[in-house]
Amino acid sequence: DISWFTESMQAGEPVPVETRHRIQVWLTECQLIRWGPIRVSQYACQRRTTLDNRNKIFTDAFEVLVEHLEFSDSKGPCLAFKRAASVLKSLPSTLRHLGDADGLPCLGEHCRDVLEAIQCVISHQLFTSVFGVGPKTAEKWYHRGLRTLQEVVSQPNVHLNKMQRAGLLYYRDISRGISRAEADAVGRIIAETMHCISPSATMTLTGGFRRGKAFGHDVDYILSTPESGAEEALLLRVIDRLRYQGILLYCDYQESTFDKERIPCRRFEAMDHFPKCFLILKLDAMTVEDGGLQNNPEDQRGWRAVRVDLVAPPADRYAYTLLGWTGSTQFERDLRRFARLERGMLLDNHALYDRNKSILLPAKTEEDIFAHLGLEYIEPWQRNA
Ligand code: DCT
Ligand code: MG
Repeated sequence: DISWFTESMQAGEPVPVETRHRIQVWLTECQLIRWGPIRVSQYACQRRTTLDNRNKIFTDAFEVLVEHLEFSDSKGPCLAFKRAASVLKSLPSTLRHLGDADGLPCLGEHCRDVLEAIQCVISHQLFTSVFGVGPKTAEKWYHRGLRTLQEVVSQPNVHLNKMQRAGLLYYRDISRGISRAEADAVGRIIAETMHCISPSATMTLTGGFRRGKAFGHDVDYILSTPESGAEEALLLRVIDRLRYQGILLYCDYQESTFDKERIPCRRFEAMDHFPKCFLILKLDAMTVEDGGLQNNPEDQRGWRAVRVDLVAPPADRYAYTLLGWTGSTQFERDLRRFARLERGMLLDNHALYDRNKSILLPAKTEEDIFAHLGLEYIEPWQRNA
């Protein structure tokens, strides 16, 4: 175990001559350290390192750390990190578990901590990219030693709920992102469906696409009807018709928990109380303008799965919902913080409340809300904070 040595090297502690000699003898004796079925030398000149780097994700992180350290005063671990990255570049496969680094040269405790942090972040990103998997589940899977979606699916004792099963089933499609042309095709399908039920109902594109993004992870639409109290029934009938058309691959419907008497909500709401649904729709290539679906061999089937969110607020809550669902999340967070700290007001997707005057401020448009807050109006395409 040479970790104490690497550590003291990293800490920049002087190593006594006698110890250094002992280590030199020892290192010469066991230059070649076993790693799984292969032997990895501590010397780059005894390793074959091609450009086919299977551990780029780790070596990039080490290289960023080195650059950062070279600018600061603590140059100590730079060489250790450079050596670690170099060893990783020579490996024939990607490290999946920290245990995979056992027996590798140049990977002391400090380097292993870095490796573990990177592995944790990668797994978190991968797992939370599955529809229905949040940070808690991602952490649970990571601590159970799971690293790939293949491992998640093949473990019989991993319980998956309905949403997660759908998320994994359509993972390839969903993780690919949706183009603006695809979002518009989804819009036409839903608008047509909705107008069959209620000709006076309207639909507004929100989320990232309203902010001008060319790609999104889902499509967000607000449905509204001038008939007060009819929005929940409208949404349910839209869902029924989508199912009838055979294009509803998954539906998580959340009924309204909105209580007018209880606004404003005192705490920052993670999600609003309006009736909404999280869907996966089957989008036919023929319905998409501009060359159909993106050039992808998988689209030979003639369709792809898309994630769609629909929310149906009461008509008098439309402006707050539009402002809230347009995002970006950071823009919304600061809008609410500004309202609270600078104006003594509470803003969420349901209402704007003036705490000083103890009144709810009415708004028909987003402009009205900005005006109540004494803020210059900011266009949706300028809200990509
Ligand atoms: N939103 C909200 N309450 C939540 C989650 C989101 O009011 N609990 C708002 C903020 C952003 C907006 O809804 C849309 O959410 P997303 O679709 O997650 O974000 P996006 O900006 O549309 O990004 P993407 O392009 O990836 O879909
Ligand atoms: Mg979105």
